[in-house]
Amino acid sequence: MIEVYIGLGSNLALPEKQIQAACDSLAALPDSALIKCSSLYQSKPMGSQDQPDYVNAVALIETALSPETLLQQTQLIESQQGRIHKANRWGSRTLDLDMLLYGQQLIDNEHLTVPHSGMKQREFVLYPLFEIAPDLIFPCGKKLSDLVLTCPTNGLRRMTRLVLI
Ligand code: ROI
Repeated sequence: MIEVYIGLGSNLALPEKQIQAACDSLAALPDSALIKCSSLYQSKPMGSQDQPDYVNAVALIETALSPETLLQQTQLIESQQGRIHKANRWGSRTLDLDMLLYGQQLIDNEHLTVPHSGMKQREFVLYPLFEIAPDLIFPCGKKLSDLVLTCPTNGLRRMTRLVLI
């Protein structure tokens, strides 16, 4: 089994529900187990500013699926949750699932780049990742804890959930 970190993001159609539903779908993946999911974080949009704030989280799964099969599965979850691939790469989306890390493997092909390009600069990835994996070291040798220290929060907020009893 390989440890895989997946970034989740949504800014449409009740983003908190989208992230929760995506976590449930990750938990149901074949030959895999959902190990942890971070808190939800509210973040300012990166890219076009005339779109709603995002809700982001990071999940850790263990999987026996290959990177290619896992990518197909996460794309299926995205499309089941109404993701429409638009021309605008930097616009709103109901659900984005990004394979951040696949064990310590380096992958770079036409479908997939792992570690995810840009993740080391994105507060909405680094902080939730740090919450669930504070000792993580990237394949390049960088420590997540060092990156977090120098990454501006850019207004990132950990969301608290109301539990109704
Ligand atoms: N901005 C934030 N804050 N969170 C995201 O998940 C996110 N995803 C994207 C773009 C449009 C780049 N901006 C984002 O794909």
